[in-house]
Amino acid sequence: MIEEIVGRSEVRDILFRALDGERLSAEDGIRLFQSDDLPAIGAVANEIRRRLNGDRTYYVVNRHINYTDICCNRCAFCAFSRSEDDRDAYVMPVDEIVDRAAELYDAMRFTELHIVGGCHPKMPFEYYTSMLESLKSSFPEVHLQAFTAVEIAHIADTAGISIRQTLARLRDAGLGSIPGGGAEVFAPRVRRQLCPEKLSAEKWLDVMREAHMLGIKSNATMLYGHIETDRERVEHILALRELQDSTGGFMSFIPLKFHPSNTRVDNKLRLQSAIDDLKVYSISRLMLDNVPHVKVFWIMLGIKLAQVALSFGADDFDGTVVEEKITHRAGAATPEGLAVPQIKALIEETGTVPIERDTLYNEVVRDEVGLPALLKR
Ligand code: V47
Ligand code: SF4
Repeated sequence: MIEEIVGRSEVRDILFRALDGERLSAEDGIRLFQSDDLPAIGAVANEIRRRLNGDRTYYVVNRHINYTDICCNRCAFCAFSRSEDDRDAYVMPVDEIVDRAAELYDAMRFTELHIVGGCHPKMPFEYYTSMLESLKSSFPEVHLQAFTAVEIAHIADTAGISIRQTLARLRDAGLGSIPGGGAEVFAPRVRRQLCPEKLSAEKWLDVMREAHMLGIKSNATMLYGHIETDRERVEHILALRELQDSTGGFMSFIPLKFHPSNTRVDNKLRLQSAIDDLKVYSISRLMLDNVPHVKVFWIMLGIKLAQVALSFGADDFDGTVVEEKITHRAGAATPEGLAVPQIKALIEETGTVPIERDTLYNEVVRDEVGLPALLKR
């Protein structure tokens, strides 16, 4: 059946090689983006997703906390960040962060806190370590996935210590893993135009390399749908594949769909069609042969299209989230959170099997009162 679909495709040479387990090149990736044969590309991505993850679709019971929106980078695509003197800018004191986490802990028993914020110009190193230590002492079972590579580099710079020391001290304070944000698109052309103050691609990759070498796992992202070209997308994906070859530290790849409202990026620059979204998911799955999971962040893609993406390479639906500011300030129409029964039903509707995972992709089994009782390895 799949051979029939692929056999008729204008990109059949590439798709047959992908089915044979061969690694695709940059030129292959660009041809896939330029092809209109999404059905065939998607079918092969789905086949590879099934070989890697069967009919399992993962989700995590988590809560996002954005501890500050003050950021010295002020990227053009970001509607979330504020300057220190903006009237609605905020920084959460550590006590408030712990209170936020406590609000729903008894009801949800989340296994992960996902903590990211802006690059605050003045917060001392102790703010970050005391945040992690306080959360860990209040919720010892909860995995703290915190601070993008951008924040880590900024925290290191502000404290005047190396990336490695920063990571080691954050890990000792309770850091479990690093989220994938801040990668954007690695091409210097894109960074110059959209985020000139943000750390370079090389530095982002260096932070991840150091983290992986210390045994700290991470995710990786690509912000797509703005000014980037097909080649720049493919080169971004291949830079991640190259680092993954040497460290193996990326758990998942998450394409992030750009939302233009309240940003300084002209939203007419690139047509953001669902077809383009599904191409990004499928082609990422095909190119990243060494990254185990492709995650669909339903908040950004929309719930219905996120369900479809599960047949176009993605095998992870992210999680309950609860509170989300980065995409909602940029015009996201999705809810800020979903309850576990909703997530399970949405996954089941796609004909796949919902599996609760923890951050590190161990399966979570809950007892009759909903407590995470067992982690299957
Ligand atoms: O780094 C900023 C992106 C990222 C916009 O690791 C925007 O599991 C869309 O990285 N439209 C932060 N995106 C979020 C992030 C993330 C989310 C979910 C899961 C994980 C994970 C990571 O959001 C930023 C930036 O790339 N972003 N502005 C915007 N207007
Ligand atoms: Fe700051 Fe991140 Fe927003 Fe850029 S995307 S302005 S680094 S919060």
